[in-house]
Amino acid sequence: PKTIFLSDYTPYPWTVDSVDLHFTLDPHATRVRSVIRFAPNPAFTGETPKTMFLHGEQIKLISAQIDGAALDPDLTGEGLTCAVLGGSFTWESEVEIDPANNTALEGLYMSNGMYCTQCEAEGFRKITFYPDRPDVMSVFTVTVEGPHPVLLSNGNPVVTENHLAKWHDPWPKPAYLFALVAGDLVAHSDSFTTMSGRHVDLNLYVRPGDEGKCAFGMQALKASMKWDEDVYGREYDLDLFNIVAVDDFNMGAMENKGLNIFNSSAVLASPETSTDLNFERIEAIIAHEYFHNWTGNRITCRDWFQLCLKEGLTVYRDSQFTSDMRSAPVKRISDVIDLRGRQFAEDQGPLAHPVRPESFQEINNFYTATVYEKGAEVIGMLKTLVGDEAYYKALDLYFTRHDGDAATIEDWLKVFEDSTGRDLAQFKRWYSQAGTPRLSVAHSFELDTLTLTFTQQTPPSAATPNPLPQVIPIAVGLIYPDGTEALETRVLEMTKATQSFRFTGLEDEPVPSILRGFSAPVVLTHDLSDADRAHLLAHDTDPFNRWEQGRMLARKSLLAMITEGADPDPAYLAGIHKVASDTTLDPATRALMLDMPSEAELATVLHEAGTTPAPAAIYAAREAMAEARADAFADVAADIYAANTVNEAYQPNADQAGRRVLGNAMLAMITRRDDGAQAAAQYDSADNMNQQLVALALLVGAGKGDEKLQAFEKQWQDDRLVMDKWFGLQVSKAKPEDAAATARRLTEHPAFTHTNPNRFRAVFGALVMHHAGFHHVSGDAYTLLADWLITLDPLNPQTTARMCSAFQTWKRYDSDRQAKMLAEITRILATPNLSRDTTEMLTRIKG
Ligand code: HT7
Ligand code: ZN
Repeated sequence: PKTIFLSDYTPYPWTVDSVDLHFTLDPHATRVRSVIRFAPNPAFTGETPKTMFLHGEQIKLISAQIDGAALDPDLTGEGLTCAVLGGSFTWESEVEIDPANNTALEGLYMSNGMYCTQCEAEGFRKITFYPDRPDVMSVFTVTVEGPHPVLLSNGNPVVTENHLAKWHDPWPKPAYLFALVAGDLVAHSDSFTTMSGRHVDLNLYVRPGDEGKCAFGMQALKASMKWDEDVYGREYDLDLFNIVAVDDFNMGAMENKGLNIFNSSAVLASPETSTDLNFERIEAIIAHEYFHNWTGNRITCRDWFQLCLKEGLTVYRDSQFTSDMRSAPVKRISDVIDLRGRQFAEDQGPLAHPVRPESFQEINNFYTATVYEKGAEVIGMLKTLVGDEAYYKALDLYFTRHDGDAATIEDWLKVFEDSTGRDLAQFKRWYSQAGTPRLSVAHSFELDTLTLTFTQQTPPSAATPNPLPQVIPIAVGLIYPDGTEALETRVLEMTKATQSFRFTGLEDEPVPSILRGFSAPVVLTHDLSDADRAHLLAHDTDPFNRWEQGRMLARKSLLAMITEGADPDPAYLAGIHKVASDTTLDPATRALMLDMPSEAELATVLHEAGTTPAPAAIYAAREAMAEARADAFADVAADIYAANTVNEAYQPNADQAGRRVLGNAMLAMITRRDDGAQAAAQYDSADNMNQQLVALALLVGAGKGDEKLQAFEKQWQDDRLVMDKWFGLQVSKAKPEDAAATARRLTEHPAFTHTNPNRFRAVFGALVMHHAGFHHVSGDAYTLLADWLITLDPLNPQTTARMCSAFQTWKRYDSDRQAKMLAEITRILATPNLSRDTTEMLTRIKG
């Protein structure tokens, strides 16, 4: 496969002034007629080429003309080349495509009888011949003909007749934002009036039967529209905003202009069928896609190397939104748990790449935690460094200066340089260097002066063999021995490999609270004593660092249990007992304090420390800790559970969700002591999915769930999204030695289908997340996963390739497991006609 390099970018020789598309829909023989007006691109400095290349894959060319003269272009599997004369010209073509057989879910495909599209990143080339690159932006007019009550495309409807609809999108856009939907759908409708008084019709289109699951998504959309006006001054720019829910979708959702397409799991919600986490995720994804209207659509990317320009910024914006809608500390802590779990692992292994990669073979493989989540962290650091006011001023300049552009990271940073006067040359390394910096700090106190000495070092990787020091904003506070604050949060700007900062005039030796709010995506080593950590746990005014100290105590105790066979640390148990019982804290925070580091996080920490992680020992230590917690909480668990029982009607808000999560943390302890009686009672009385599912999971984990599992299946067999939970839960709650067999058994269930990404991920996503189960010494899970990746690859390369990342940590483990994983990686790679997506992923992983 060909490698594409950032440094090879050249502008496209032509602009596309307009695109007219006409679709005649048919499951196996959809015809697409296109009329595309090309003109010489003034930004192209070379001599205008004599031939033109248009992307096109898996489409049958019926006819082609330039300025009315028939052509016989040279066709390859990647596109066509034809002769062109100088000046402007009109390209016309007719192609035929087969949406019903498009199982890759890229381009135009069918899902449960409806037509839909997914064009990001390079799917438009499966619809018609076109310069399918994000810097080619054009105005689209689209006619859709077909025997379906609903026929949708981007922009505004200009003709609506029986079985025909014509749409016009006035905003120039790259082809990856094109969308089309057709089917027998029903709309949940509402409206929004923008800050300048524009009336916007809002529709959420779903399959008949799903109407009852739309209200929450619609509310989230309206809240997002309002928030973007209030916080960023960004207003919606069409008279219509449509969202469509689709059952078969490779990712969460897609921000097509005026016609967002969502995985049904990312938009459909009701109290009976969705958990609190589902509601929170849906709210965040709706916001994310809506925010893309400005950060992604109005200002798009020059090329796919700039993906973080839209994704990092939009993730940052959606996390701000969630913080405002819910609890800011809870959101920050959850984001850091996620970052450490997914992005740090990526940065530590063979898939490490910079936030802005410099080469790729298959761009779909770069929709990663590094581009998205680390990309958002980089925006957060920029904001911390320049301050809130300067940040919003720079964003205003970005929107004015680059509206309508296909922009770059250089453009983005220049806006900040121009509006703040800062030199961001060194800061730019966050975009170009892979790897997570290790930041260590030593502190010393003399007379009235505290000195903090920081050292940073980023481990070299294949992607960045010689990393240089980063600009690290380190938010610091100081807490006196009596618990009062000696210094409110101050941001230190570290730029060198080693740097000291002094704090004078102190009345007593304080305990430093370093990296408040997790102000930079680094691994921090701070040799605080347990007593100092306990002091910060009790008194730190920064909620993140309070949580972090508890986390560090939990980690330390678990690591001692794993590596030395130690007992659970009584001080840790006493600490969480105190916090969990502290009713001055909100329930969600108390629950987060109780959250134990995952097995995967412990494996990462062990690996970092140069120890080979032993999955069974990690599992056993967590189990032993869970038992010790159940003992330690025996006196209060029932009371805290009762005190946090929500008696009001279910609401998916942060307050109720916080109470449920704390109550359920207690239920987990109670279930270890009462044979599942309380969990069974909760299951039987639950009037919402959250409480029903948690109870079921606890019962299954305790080996007492068979009867309820059957009842659950009977109750929910017709609800696809709930059945995904049923599939996933059985794998994630299986004993390690049973996980692979459970997954295998579920693949034989009549409702299992590997062509639906949600169902495939329900089983295999749960298997690869089950650390001790996936890495069970038998190697059965490795083989099972490999078998299914080989089966899925020819049908859906994107979903296959994403799942391959389960093997990215293979070199961490003992030689037996390494050999087993390597054998499976090699076996998959040897499969004839393996997709470019999977080949690239596994080749990189193999190293
Ligand atoms: N921008 C969207 C990315 C996306 C996508 C990428 C590749 C293949 C399929 C995809 N579906 C959606 C989603 C987002 O980040 O908002
Ligand atoms: Zn996005």
